[in-house]
Amino acid sequence: MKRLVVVSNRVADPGCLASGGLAVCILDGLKERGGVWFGWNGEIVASEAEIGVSCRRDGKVTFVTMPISERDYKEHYLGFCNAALWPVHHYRLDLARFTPESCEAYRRVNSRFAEALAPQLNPDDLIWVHDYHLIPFAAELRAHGVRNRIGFFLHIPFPPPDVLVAVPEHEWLMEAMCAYDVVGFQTRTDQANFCRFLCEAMGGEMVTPEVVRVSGRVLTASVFPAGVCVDSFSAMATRPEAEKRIQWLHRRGEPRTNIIGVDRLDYTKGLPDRFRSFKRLLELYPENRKAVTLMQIAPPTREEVKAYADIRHELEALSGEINGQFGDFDWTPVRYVHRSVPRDTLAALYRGSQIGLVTPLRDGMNLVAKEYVAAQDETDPGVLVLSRFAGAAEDLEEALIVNPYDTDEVAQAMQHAILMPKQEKIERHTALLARVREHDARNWMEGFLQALDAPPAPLASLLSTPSATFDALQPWGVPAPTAQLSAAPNGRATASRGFRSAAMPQAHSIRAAEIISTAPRA
Ligand code: ADQ
Repeated sequence: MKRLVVVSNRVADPGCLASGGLAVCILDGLKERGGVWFGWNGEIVASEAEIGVSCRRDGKVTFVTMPISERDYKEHYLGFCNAALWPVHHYRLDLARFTPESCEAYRRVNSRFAEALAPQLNPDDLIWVHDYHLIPFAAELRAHGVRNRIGFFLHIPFPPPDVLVAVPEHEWLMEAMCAYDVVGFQTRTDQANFCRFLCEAMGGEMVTPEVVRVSGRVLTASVFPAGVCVDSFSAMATRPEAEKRIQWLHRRGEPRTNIIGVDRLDYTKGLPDRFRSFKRLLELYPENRKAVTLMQIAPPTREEVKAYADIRHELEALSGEINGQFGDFDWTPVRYVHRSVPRDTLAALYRGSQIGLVTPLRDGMNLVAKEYVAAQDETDPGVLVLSRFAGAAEDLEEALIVNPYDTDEVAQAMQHAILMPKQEKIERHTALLARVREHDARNWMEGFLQALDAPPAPLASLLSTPSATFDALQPWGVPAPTAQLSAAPNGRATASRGFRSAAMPQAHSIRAAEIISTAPRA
């Protein structure tokens, strides 16, 4: 079995992993086949001179990590990653902030990471890169002569071309994305948006519904819906301690119905609209007063970015307003918990809640929806109310699917869930659980790695165009792409036209040569 090298912005610390998360699943896979996990260790150092690579071995897994500088944390992580790419990918152009410095920092960090990893690679390692922090990582590795199969999984949505082009450096980014062999998305919508960009803006051509020929390369763009570890989550939800917590939720005098929301405090999760919908529930159906509580668990995240501080203030004001207007000495309508909660507690809270309220305005997948389903008592399950804009809605059809912007519709869905007969709840939950199992964390990982590991399909016919054949015949000593990447001033569009035709010559040649060598003989 080939060694797996996982690359992600943050490397999970095995000591701190809460069981059940996607990171645990990746780590389990790494432990099983042996491998490397490479990325940022979460430390911030004062200057670039202090950046060094550390290696730590734990069983069959080697953790290779490095810190980033204060400047890179600000410009790369908070700047380009979280104030530019994150909002754009969630269709929030109004919140996106672009600066040439932040894009340059993004390129610099990817380049430095690639420089650190390249010497540690074996020729047949499978390299699996995660998420939007690392889009140009493969292009940077290719610049160091890395010819391995490299895959990329995007955990967040991929926006339509019209939205993506708001990023001043979008051409550079998309060209860089084409240096991967496999690009994985959460949903069919994301995959279609990506392929549309390649075909409409970059002259790409769909060879099959999942194989694109673009910029002289051939890459696979497929859907791999992320999932949860169903058994470990449901096991956590049924432990005796979990049972005690559930009983506490329903102790005498407590409301009959508990609605739970669990989200990082992020503007994409639709929390203010959710609170307003809950308020509408109390207004439209007053019989729910003193009978229903919304418990919202929302740990802080990225608080240095202004949009995140704003959302926190808005939510505090809203919960205060609802509690002030409707609450009583024996009933608090909104319980708002602004911190992280251990995963076994979370599992118990899911199981003890009659409604799981998952209403992001846009979300790659949303694992909370799946965790909620996995934690339910199959003989008396709760109801999942799910935003149509969560990737999970593409699959979880038996949830009550809502438009999170329409507060009355969400209130009506909550009321529907409150009144739903037990038999209907069981039928919906049985169907949902089957889907959550079908796309669990293990299948997600195995599916992606299979696509990455698979030898290129017989692609001889793909090389029939003169340009591709020409690429294949180019000598290998073409100018290193790094020079062109760096030369593109801040990666801006004016420069990226030229960059587009010249940035990846080495990658083109490598792939074309590989294709020729593996193509079946006529
Ligand atoms: P996130 O945006 O972080 O992930 P999500 O998929 O909901 O969103 O995962 C959040 C995880 O954090 C869940 O496992 C949840 O249990 C946990 N969590 C949330 N609040 C918590 C709290 N207070 N205490 C403890 N744990 C908490 C990104 C994308 C998603 C995509 C995932 C995985 O934005 O769309 O589903 O990656 O690909």
